[in-house]
Amino acid sequence: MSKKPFYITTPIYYPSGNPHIGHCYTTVACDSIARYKRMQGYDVMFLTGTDEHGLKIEQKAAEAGVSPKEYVDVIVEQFQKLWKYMNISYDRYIRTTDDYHVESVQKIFKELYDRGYIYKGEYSGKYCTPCESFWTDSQLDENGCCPECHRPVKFAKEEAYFFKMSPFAERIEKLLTETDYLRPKTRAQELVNNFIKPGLEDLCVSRTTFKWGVPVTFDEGHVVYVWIDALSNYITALGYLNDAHSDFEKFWPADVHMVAKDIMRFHAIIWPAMLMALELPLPKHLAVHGYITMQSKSGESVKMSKSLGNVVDPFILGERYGCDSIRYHILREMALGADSLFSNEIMMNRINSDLANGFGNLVSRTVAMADKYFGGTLPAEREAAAIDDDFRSVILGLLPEVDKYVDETKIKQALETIFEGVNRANKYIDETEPWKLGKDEAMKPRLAAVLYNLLEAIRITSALLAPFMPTTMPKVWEQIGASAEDVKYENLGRFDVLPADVTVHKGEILFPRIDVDKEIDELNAILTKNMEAAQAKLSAEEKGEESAAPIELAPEITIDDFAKVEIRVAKVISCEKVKKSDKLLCLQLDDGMGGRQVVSGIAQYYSPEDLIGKKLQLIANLKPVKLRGVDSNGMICAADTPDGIKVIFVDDSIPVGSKIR
Ligand code: ME8
Repeated sequence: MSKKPFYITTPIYYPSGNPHIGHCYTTVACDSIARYKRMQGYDVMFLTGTDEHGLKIEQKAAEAGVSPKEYVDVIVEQFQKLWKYMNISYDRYIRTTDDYHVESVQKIFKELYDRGYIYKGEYSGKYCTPCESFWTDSQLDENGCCPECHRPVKFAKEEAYFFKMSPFAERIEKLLTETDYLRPKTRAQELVNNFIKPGLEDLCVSRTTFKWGVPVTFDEGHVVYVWIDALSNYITALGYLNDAHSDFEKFWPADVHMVAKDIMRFHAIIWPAMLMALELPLPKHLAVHGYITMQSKSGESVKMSKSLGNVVDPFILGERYGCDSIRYHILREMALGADSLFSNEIMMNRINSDLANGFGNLVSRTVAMADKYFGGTLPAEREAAAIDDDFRSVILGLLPEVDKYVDETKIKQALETIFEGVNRANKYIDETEPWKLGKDEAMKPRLAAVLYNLLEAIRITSALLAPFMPTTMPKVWEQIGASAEDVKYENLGRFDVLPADVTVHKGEILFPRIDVDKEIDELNAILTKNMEAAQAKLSAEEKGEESAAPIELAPEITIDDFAKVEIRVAKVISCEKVKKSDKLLCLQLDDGMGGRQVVSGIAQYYSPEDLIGKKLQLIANLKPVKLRGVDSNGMICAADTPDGIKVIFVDDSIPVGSKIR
């Protein structure tokens, strides 16, 4: 009988910076589900990849002095290295720069155009360059900035192609509210209210302002804008409209697309609309998770993101605690749909409580007792007791529960369920007190039964944990003497699978206990240093953007020319805003010459209180002028910076009236 197909995808990530723990969540979650489904006997296609086009990449490459492809190649290698390190079992890795993808996207674009869903128009609106997104006024944040990255947006206008969304509004609303496409479904109403009810806006799907993208075949100068290029990956990777692959019939529609809430709208509305326009079946589920957040200096939880520079490097954590501990921690903390705060302390405590004390201890105690009391091989003669029935039924109840949670993409609950089994097994040890049984020769058959039941519980729980922690569990099987056959899915719903005379092998400690007090400062210091370096790099990059234009000097002057300018130290005695002006402040200065009034255009950057009592540099022999009807006798020196105008203050020890040369 041929196996049932199962297709699961992560988003394709932007290779605009190295991957971080936030990226790991989606990828590890999908990997766990993919592995679980393989264990259940499905023919799995697990797709991940990178979304390599766009203005941001083009700009970053130019800054780095390399071609966009050279730029992304380096970062893609980092992603792939991390996925290998985290033991990610993807079946296919798509790069949107792959020729077959480019070819398919061009065909998809043309197909949508031929069907009348794409038309040419003009786009004008507020544009966020870092996010490559146009936003409507109502979508901007409270400061009129980009709702995603909160940086300033600018007005932009260009000829562009648009994708007609309105024909699909009704079907999409039904998809979101009447089917279980969206998980968690509680988010459906928010999408309907924010995007569908106000009228679905047509989507801008081409750009002329940058080149690094898939060219539109029938209109030179236009490149396909990110979402048609990016979302199509889920079908081009299967061979839709290309010959590179031939699995489209088998795997489409996808069983699960998993994404974080930042790109929910694109996957919940635009992607179904594109598929409807192409008359293709819709994916079965879109699982939307929250963010891994970090605590900011002011105590708020903010998204971990490379554009904020607050990222935790998974390699550093993996090297210290092992990749399975990191996988477990991030999966166990995040409930589908909610955010989860990342903190070193929470991570260490979780690893200690569940993995070192809970599961690791169960395995080591059981194996050690089998070794101590029976030289490693259990005797076939065993004596059951009533208490065993309850224990066995708890362990046997795990499989259907975990199956259900995995099918619902509720990984946290799946892990909680398995750990109920682990905790029950540790409790069974306390109840049966095998160390007492071991002292009495007559109780050896009872002791053998207890240890056998424990080994069986470990066999079942470890096999259920293997999709989530694939590196460690084979070591457990080695220790408890389980064969590959013993841990197959079909053997997880029953007891008495291990041979009656099973032999255990004492092995390494699976999850060493972390000394939190000792480790916490060290790890905080390492990660903080790493994060500060990331932030410094970011701000250097941003400043680089600002000063990218070459500085043009005014024509040369002589020292005599300069000597004509009288710069003197003055102190601000009082200051107030000039009426009916947003920009001007009126300052009364002690200039060592009887005082004077100066008007300065710095009201947007300084309030009067910021200036009163401060000493600054005054151009003292400037011809007086009237500004907004107010006399100004001179000018104060200030610098133009990327963050606005900054007054050049003078050290308080320099007397008022001193000449500056
Ligand atoms: O949006 N917590 O790529 P991207 C949880 N190329 N998940 C996080 C996260 C965090 N702090 N930070 C990132 C794009 N992610 C597009 C997608 S798909 C057709 C195109 C994960 O590199 C999460 O899965 O910005 C999120 O949806 C994804 O990275 C966005 O990655």
